[in-house]
Amino acid sequence: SHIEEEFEEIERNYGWNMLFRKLANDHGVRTLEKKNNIALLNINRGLNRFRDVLPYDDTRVRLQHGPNDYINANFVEVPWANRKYILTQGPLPSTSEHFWQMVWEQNSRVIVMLTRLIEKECNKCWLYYPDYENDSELLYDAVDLKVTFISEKQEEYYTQRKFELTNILTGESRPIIHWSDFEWPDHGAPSSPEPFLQLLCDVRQSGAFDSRFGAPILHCSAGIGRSGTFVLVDSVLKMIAHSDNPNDISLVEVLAHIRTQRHGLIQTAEQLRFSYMAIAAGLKDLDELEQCERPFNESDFDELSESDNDNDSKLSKSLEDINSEL
Ligand code: PTR
Ligand code: PTR
Repeated sequence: SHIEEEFEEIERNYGWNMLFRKLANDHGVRTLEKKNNIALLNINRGLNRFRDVLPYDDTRVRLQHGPNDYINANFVEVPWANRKYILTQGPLPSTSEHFWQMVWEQNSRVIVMLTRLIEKECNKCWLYYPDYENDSELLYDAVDLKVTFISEKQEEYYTQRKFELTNILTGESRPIIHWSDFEWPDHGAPSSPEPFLQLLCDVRQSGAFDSRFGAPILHCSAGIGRSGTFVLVDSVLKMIAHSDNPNDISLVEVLAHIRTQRHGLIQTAEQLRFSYMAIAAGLKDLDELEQCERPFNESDFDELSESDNDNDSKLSKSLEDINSEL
């Protein structure tokens, strides 16, 4: 494929740093006019994990209820792939309730967490979900939401959890699928494309891109490096699968485009190189990657409605599941 040829040429010329810098320059030009004034307001200062990673005003996700509409999150769209994502920072103790409010208001069903809670003894993300070990339920009073642990499945390279998100004002509940524990240090790349492609396939299979629901939520620590890499690989593979002229598709062009929607997507030359590798590897199984995409399956959650008023049996059932998988 042309992506593979491009990869090999850049590799031969040791060209990753140069390409990455060129991109940063082009991107600089394209984003000269972009503003992040809302993120810089004094009242929002404590709501940003990093001082230098702020959402652009025009594509930011706005909270719809409550006194302040601010959250460090952007919509990122790739129209040629018919894809839409929400990228956000790893929630802080002070923003976890806003995170779940966004999940509810945007009507999202799938969350992909690409950071660990702690890496190299540094806090990368607050434990904003009930992981069962610490909590089976988290109540976010201020936004009238409750998150309940349903089940956990340990896959080879990552964990899938199911939660129930309940609006405690109306009693309405929604199933949520959460992916985590994928090994990928910030500013680095996964060890090889295969585990990543497996995650991508599973995320597609879980119904993340079902258009009846809101966009999937992707986050890492800052919500730009690893999450940006995920967006680029998924969307370029999607574009190639649906294009009559796949050779015209430029990975660098797509990256420049998504960078106008959230700052700094893909943080290092190594992540750019990994994107090429993952796309080249994905192209070898493109049909399979296409076919794994499924609608979101609410009946996967039948256990929810069956035992709605019976938390104990729900949890013991989940525990059984967990034990039987060990
Ligand atoms: N604290 C919010 C409120 O009082 O409205 C909680 C909330 C958030 C309730 C979103 C409902 C929400 O979404 P929708 O408008 O889709 O019901
Ligand atoms: N100022 C921080 C830094 O460069 O270390 C911001 C930052 C942190 C940027 C993590 C990107 C990071 O990676 P990711 O977006 O993959 O969490």
